[in-house]
Amino acid sequence: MSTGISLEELQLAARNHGMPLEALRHEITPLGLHYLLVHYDIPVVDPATWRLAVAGTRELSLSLDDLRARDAVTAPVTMECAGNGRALLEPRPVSQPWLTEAVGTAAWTGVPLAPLLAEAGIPDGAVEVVFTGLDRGVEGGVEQLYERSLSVDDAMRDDVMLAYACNGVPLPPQHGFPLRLLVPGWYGMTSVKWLQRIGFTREPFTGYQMVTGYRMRAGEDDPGTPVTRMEPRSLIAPPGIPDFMTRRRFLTAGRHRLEGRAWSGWGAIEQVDISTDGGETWRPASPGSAPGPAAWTPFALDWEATEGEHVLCSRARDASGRTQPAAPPWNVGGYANNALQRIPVTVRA
Ligand SMILES: Nc1nc2c(c(=O)[nH]1)N[C@H]1C(S)=C(S)[C@@H](COP(=O)(O)O)O[C@H]1N2
Ligand SMILES: [Mo]
Repeated sequence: MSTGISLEELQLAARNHGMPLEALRHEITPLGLHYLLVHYDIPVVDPATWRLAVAGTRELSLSLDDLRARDAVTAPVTMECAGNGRALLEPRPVSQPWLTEAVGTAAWTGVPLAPLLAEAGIPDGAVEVVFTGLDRGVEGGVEQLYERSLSVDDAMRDDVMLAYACNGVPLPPQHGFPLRLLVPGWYGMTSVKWLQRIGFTREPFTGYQMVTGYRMRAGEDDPGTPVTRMEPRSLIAPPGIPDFMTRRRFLTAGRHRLEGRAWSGWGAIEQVDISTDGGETWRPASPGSAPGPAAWTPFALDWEATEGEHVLCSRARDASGRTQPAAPPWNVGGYANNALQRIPVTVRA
């Protein structure tokens, strides 16, 4: 791993935690184990006075009780930060230094967005829907509220919801209390937390998080293309026991069940292969069934572990034919690095 993590990166890493990979053994990530990414500060919100403004051809002002009174839906959704894998790129883009753990699957409960937008009335000529959070900060020298947009078509998809609960409890402060957007299949930055306002624009929205952040850029002068859906990725729950400092795994020789989960925002997971020799040779793992169309797919393979050093990897392929590269493609922001996970293990007698 590259060295020289700065105190500023450490400061971010200490605020924004990943999902410990042993939590891959849970189909639904227990709440405190779900990864966390917060650009600015976590707002403190009084649910009694909080309102969601929806500025369509009419202006709606909705309380949490108004939202709870509507028909609710619950869906298990796998969410991953677009920066997952960033710290494994060379050179390392300086931002939240994720390895591979910026992912989790929660059962989100809320109201479908499309009927609400229809009730507010979509203005003629509207092309995008803008979602504004309550959290304010400075980024790239620009003071802003955290804001992201979606095309009207993407916002009207049936699976997009406004969530007020996850895993059966009200959203905790760090995950967006009292209300967040949830866009299944997309990287996490799209799912705006601490929502205060939904509006429409007749031109593509040019907020910082759309035109400067979250773009695949080859170099500083490249305006790049937007980061959207999650690339396929698979992770194995590290087997055996870890060394405290290095996290190297120790196993005893014999049969071990290698288990993990795979997901993609571009289509269902169709195949997962596992390698125990660092990607030289592969064997198909048997995929199980996902708990929902937007949630990760479990996979497993029994391995006869022989004494010595091994490197475990898994590789997913989705219904669109996308797969995981051995070497990570580099980009300025360090986004969408879905290169193979590598787990070094020592097998002892
Ligand atoms: N208002 C607001 N929404 C936000 C963010 C934020 O900083 N502010 N972070 C985004 C990013 S980058 C990610 S990856 C997800 C993380 O959601 P989680 O912390 O609930 O896992 O929230 C997104 N929504
Ligand atoms: Mo993110």
